[in-house]
Amino acid sequence: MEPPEQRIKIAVQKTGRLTDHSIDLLERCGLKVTKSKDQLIRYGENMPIDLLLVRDDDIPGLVSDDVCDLGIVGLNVVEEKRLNRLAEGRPARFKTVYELDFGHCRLSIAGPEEAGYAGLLSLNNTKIATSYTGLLNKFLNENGIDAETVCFSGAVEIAPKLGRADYVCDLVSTGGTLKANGLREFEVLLESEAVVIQTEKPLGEEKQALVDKILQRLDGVLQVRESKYIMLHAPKTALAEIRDLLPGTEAPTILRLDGSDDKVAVHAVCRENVFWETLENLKAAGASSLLVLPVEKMLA
Ligand code: PRT
Ligand code: ZN
Repeated sequence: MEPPEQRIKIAVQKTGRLTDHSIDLLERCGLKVTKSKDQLIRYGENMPIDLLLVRDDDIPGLVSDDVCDLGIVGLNVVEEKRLNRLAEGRPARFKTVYELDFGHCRLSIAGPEEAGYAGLLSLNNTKIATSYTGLLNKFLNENGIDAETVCFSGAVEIAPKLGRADYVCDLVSTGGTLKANGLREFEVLLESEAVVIQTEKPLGEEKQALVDKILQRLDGVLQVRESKYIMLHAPKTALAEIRDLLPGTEAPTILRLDGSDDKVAVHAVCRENVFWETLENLKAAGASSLLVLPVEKMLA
């Protein structure tokens, strides 16, 4: 095994919404890690990459302080911790290097219907409960709103019922929790998803090359999720129309069909799902022998 300083350490949420997806993505990039779930570290068996399993709030700090080289964490946490660190006079030495397209949510201000919200000015002289004080204060300052932020570490949505605040500023995905607590979403402060962050400290050539390789593989993994390989026979006269109907394709391969002068075979990677409707439209345009296959791996 390489010396520890030559191995890449990736901070991943230990238990929570991002855990399974983060580890699954890395495994689909070809990484095999030791299994034990309770351990703080899971060692890469086939690559010099180890996973450090921690609370998501600790991830930006671990990357900033060079304990880890990379981290997978929600953009909401990244931006909040950046503001917290800067406010404490500590550097935030991490940068977002990849957006992972899962863990989507938004940080929003919500309040009871009876609050009579009528735009940002309604927030003046109110109390807003949040665990995102950095992002909320930034938003209030930028908009010249004079409101008091009340720091809650969890269950922010009950603050109005407890009489502790007039509004809340919290993460929302489906909106079900807000609704269940009689709250309505009024303002979106940040659209968030899981991202990869990297330390700003140069990693050295070898480690950076491995990071680049992982990011390129992530690209491939995310692209193939929806991608399909489509094969069909098309009359030469209908080629232009058929090409236009293929969803998310750049340059299809056109092949000669043995024994046929008027038809060709068309093969293409579609970077979007291919629905029955598309196939029916292709058939209506003259295509035949349609075949749609899943794509397992892709390298641009
Ligand atoms: O223990 P640790 O500190 O690691 O975990 P945590 O409890 O702080 O985080 P966790 O696992 O709840 O969330 C991790 C990350 O998932 C967040 O930082 C976001 O980036 C992302 N994420 C995506 C969400 C949601 N969707 C989400 N819906 N985080 C929290 N929620 C909450 C929301 O605030 C509400 O209370 O889930 C509840 C349900 O939401 P609705 O709108 O679907 O009802
Ligand atoms: Zn957390």
